[in-house]
Amino acid sequence: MSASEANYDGLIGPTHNYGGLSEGNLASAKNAGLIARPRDAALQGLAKMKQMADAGLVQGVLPPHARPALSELRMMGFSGSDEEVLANAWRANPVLVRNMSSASCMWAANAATVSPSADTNDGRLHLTPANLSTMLHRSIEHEQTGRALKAAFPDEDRVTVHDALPLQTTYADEGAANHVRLCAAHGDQGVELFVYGRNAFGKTVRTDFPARQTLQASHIIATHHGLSDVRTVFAQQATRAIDAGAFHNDVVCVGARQCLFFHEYAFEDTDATLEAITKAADGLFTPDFVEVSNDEVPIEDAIKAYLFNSMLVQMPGKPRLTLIAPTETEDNLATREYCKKLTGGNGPIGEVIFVDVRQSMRNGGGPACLRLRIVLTEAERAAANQKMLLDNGLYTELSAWVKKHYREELAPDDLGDPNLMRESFTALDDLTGIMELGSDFYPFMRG
Ligand code: SUG
Repeated sequence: MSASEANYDGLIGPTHNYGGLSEGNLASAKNAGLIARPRDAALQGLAKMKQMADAGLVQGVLPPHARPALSELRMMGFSGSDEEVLANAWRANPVLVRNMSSASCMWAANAATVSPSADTNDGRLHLTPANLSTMLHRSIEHEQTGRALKAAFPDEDRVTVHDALPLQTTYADEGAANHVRLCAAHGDQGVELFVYGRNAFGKTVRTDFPARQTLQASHIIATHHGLSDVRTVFAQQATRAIDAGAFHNDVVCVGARQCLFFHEYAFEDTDATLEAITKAADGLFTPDFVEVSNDEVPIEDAIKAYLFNSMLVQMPGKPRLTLIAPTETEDNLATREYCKKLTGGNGPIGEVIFVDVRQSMRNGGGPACLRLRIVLTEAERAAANQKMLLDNGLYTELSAWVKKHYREELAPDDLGDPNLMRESFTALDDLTGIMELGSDFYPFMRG
């Protein structure tokens, strides 16, 4: 069936800041406390979306969540008016408020795991919002994410948006950041690769940094989505990759169509992983493995420059795949030289385009983190919420909205400012009008 891949990007919210909240994410730790530039961040994200839409790709927008998360603070016992809740929580524990104020839902690759209808036994598109239970600031995203995905895909006959898995360490799930789909053409049945950091029922493997995704979470999602056992692969992320700072598999691996592009250190057992993928693809396509050795690109450079946290896309009319990499990949000598070599030969990747998402990158979020890939058949796309798809009109409106409402600068201590909270809620209220999200989309609208 004919289908295309849409990229739904997280629109960067007004509280974008450098909170230092993600242990194991080297950029988040390094840049903790820096002055953030929310307006620039959101405009950089929008510029990337526009560039993809202009190139002929289907581009969706996922609205930011309401922050600070007052309902969570109330649940923790802070009471009174909204201003009082914020002031009391800030007085009690600014770190808690930082966690409840993160704009982390911008990293839409962590929003959900997606299985296109070509892969599922009921022929429906399945999405499971990630519980993101490993990190406090991210564990509060899944409910609003589910609401946004249901708004984006209102056709209940074609699309199932599941509940997130239980918030328990055994079921820790990070969404599409630990999931790759390979296929001959987007609309054909594909092979789904789930990459887990730990087996919660196995022997504890010590990592210096958290291994966020469990095998158990990946198993349940594959079952819920009705995937074929034969076409599904579960592979373990290498401990040394996690300890080098690859907190998600998509920091060291990206795949598209038949091509899997990955670092030598990405998987615990590379040979077994590639063999399993080849077997799962038997009769569908022949995988094209592009493995980058540590000699060519040391893992430290790969993680610093985010070479693999690139979008790998099939641009209309282009014979080979295009890698949409962050400008940091161009700045780093090893990755810049590698990119020249990559596109110089006859391999599956023919072009690299660099995009500036530096504000997000300082929190460890590259071009691939900012988007959730959703393969849509023509019928599914026609039934999707058109107001959440980016065209010139929406781009212009959203850019003006950002310029009107967002602060230019934000320090972590500004998160205790009640004016920032009001400004943010006013902005989001306005956004529900622009994107026609309804009068109960955000918790603060529901009273
Ligand atoms: O979960 N950073 C995010 C980055 C997510 C990147 N996504 C993918 N690799 N797909 C994270 O670690 C930092 C927030 C802070 O420190 O303020 C943060 O949450």
